[in-house]
Amino acid sequence: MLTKINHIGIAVQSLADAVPFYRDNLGMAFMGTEEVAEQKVTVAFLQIGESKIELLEPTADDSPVAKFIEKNGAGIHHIAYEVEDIEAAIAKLTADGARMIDSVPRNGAHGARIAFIHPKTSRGVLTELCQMGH
Ligand code: CMX
Repeated sequence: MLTKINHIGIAVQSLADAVPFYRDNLGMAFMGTEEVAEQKVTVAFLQIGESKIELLEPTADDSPVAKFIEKNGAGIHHIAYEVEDIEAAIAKLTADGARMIDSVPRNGAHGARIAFIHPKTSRGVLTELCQMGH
């Protein structure tokens, strides 16, 4: 069902502050930034091998990422796995008793369709399924 790790999401206070470290000091390939209005974040993607690091800066106080930083400080926010058929993946997980945050896919960065699994189901890790637009 899952094909690979698409990205790891890291919550940061400021992209302007965080991007130079990942791009210049760790040497990752910077792929640009994008506002994901639906999620109240601006994200920066950096490529590392076949996967990416997604830095997430909240754009509003009620953004899920703002709440996360308030509670935990900056740090790893979620892991995103790529799936070929997100509806089928949601249906299987739901049938298996998983607590889905999204029972219907929503829009993520780069035209991807995404759905989150609640961290209580995935043993403390907020987990994202993403189906890339082709
Ligand atoms: N990773 C692990 N655990 C997390 C978490 C995270 N990112 N965010 C919250 N939790 C934990 C909380 O600590 C809490 O644990 P305890 O009950 O042990 O204290 C539990 O989950 C429930 O938290 P909550 O306060 O009841 O719920 P929140 O209002 O904080 O919402 C969540 C949590 C995951 C449901 C919400 O953040 C959500 O819907 N996230 C999905 C959307 C999202 O994160 N979008 C941003 C990324 C967008 C993108 O990548 O494009």
